[in-house]
Amino acid sequence: MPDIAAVKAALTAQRIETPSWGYGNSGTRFKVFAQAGVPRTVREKLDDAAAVHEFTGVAPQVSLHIPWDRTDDYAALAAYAKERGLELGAINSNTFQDDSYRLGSVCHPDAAVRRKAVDHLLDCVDIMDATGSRDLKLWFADGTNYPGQDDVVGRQDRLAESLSTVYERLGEGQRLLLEYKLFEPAFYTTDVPDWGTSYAHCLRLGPRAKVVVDTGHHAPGTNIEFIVAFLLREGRLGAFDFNSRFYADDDLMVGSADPFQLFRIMHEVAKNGGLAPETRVAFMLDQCHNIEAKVPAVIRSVMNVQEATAKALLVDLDALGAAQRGGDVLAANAVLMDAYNTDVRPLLAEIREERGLAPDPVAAYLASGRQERIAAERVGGEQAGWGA
Ligand code: PSV
Ligand code: MN
Ligand code: MN
Repeated sequence: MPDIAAVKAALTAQRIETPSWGYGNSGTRFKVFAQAGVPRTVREKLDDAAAVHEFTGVAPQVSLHIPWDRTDDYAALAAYAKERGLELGAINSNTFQDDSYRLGSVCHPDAAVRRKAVDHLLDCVDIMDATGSRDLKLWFADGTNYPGQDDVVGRQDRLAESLSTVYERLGEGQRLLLEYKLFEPAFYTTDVPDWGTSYAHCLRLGPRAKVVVDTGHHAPGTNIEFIVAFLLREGRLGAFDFNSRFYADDDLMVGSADPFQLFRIMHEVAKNGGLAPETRVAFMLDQCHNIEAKVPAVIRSVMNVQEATAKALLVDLDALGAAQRGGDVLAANAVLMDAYNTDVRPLLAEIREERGLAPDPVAAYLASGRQERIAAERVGGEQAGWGA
């Protein structure tokens, strides 16, 4: 049976990184519903992230998205974060919101556009130097809409060359994390559509290039936990962008659509050493809260990751191994289901109380009056939104 003290230690040590853009307004192409109290500045986004950390105790890192979170002085921003018990986490680049990127960015047929995109990525590494961030997270919207539109292999060559320029610029301890996505905004070919393409580019780049698994970026029915297990085995799983989906890249709260899938993913992570800090697997959220209140939704998401992790840690690996070696299919499956069907909420509540935290972070946040306070204080100015 799993050692409960070790399970508690692993849950206490786990860190979940929250995205700055999750605190801003977001929506669909049909409508963005503005909410009271939404941050107007990157500092207010950090204040919200600090609240999530205050109530959960496990979310001290915040990912930034550049230029959405641009500021004149990144070292000062890092100091502001530090004063609030936070660290600035991954720097996310943006090569998808400029008119010049109509035909792509780092894969664009025009060398001048590629240069502009690469310069932005290099600027992001400069920002990492100033903030102390260790991860550059790259997602490219590059692709084509029509057969024949561009040369598929030529685009891969341009991608490889651009990535290599950025990889060479990384400082010590810095990593390049390459995210893939099946489709959207490109509808015919996407230049980094799947984990295999990302993995192949990372292999060529070197050991500090790793794959990002965004749980919303696969075809329906894809076995994401297999991808996770494979990448961990190869030492190339860099990070998760956690979110949930029913249809495509829905960016709903992690664990809301399919908590069993989240458990299966976390089982592979836990079983294969991915919770050990030295593997540097980063547990990031990448989600948008279109209709629900943002800070409590981020808290809920953090809790959902913790619950899946707790269940994964409760898998009796000795019993599982014995059943697998004995070819006992039913028993092996039962070991996993026993762990999944365990109510881990009392265990997590106990861990929180031992650390001086409220047992139910969402309830505690809602009772704190902070939501009403920020709604009253944050008036005037322009609210942050996805894309600004
Ligand atoms: C793309 O869909 C994505 O998942 C990438 O991670 C982006 O950086 C993020 O969304 C925010 O646009
Ligand atoms: Mn993502
Ligand atoms: Mn996405």
